[in-house]
Amino acid sequence: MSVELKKPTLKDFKGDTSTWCPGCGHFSVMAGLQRALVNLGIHPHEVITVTGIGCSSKISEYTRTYGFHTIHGRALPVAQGAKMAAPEMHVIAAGGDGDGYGIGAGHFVHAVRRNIDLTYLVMDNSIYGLTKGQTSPRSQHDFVSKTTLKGNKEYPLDALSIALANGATFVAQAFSGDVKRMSELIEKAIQHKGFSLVNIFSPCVTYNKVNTYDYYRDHLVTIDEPLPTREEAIRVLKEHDGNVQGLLFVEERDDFQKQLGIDWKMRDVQNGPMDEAMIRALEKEFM
Ligand SMILES: Cc1ncc(C[n+]2csc(CCOP(=O)(O)OP(=O)(O)O)c2C)c(N)n1
Ligand code: SF4
Ligand SMILES: [Mg+2]
Repeated sequence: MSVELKKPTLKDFKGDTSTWCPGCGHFSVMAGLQRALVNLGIHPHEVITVTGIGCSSKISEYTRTYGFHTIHGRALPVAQGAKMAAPEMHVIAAGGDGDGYGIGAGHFVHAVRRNIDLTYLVMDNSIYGLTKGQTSPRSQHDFVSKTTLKGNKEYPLDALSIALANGATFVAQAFSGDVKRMSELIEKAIQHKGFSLVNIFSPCVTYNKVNTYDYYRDHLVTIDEPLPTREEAIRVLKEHDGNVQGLLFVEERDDFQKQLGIDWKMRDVQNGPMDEAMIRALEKEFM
């Protein structure tokens, strides 16, 4: 007998009580994600949220889905493994700019080029929030913090161009001050078959007094249609110093699992008896 599930609501996704500072941009990212899931009719038990470490990474505790709060910079390896094990689940990887583009940068590039079907939300406040305000890989040149007292002498990492240059099939950027647009972009990202990146400007109201809500309202340029080529998307990013919001580039390409031609789940390989066909498929791919 099949049971008809009622439509999911925002209430279904309410998890633990948050300890974020009042006004933190991460609240809006969580609202945007939950709204996107509800709009798509996805239930909490159909989602795995995997995060690293940081204020942003607490989203896996505050959103009621299956969750894995991993270690610093390791959300993507775990999220990719989860998708391989359970391809029927929607996998959301999430975390901060420090987590994803600092300690996790190596994993980021490889996840981009591997194109496993999951959505990566980076809550970019251009600072390390959880550890109380150090300069991050996304902090602006000359940004002053307790770790760069005379101003940051490095230039911010351009994550979207890195993703575009390495074959990303879905690259978008959003802003916590525009939840409607952000939520629509997250919806599209979840629907995209392959690795989808949404970098979200999500102000840290406590430690970053430069990249504020007003800063993004003054600087952000909106892209209404995806750019026709990845080269053009990189050019537009450079032209506006990265300050664009919208879906920059999308490409339909078979994801990793489709290319491998595997229709079994890693989970079955571990837990159940392996049949002849499965053994042959494994031999073909990995030996
Ligand atoms: C291996 C390791 N190194 C350093 C830390 C300390 N640490 C915890 S969170 C964090 C940075 C968090 O910044 P970000 O990912 O941008 O998230 P935010 O707090 O800004 O949302 C650091 C350096 C750690 N937990 N583990
Ligand atoms: S320290 Fe910054 S990033 Fe962390 S919860 Fe507070 S406002 Fe948000
Ligand atoms: Mg940060």
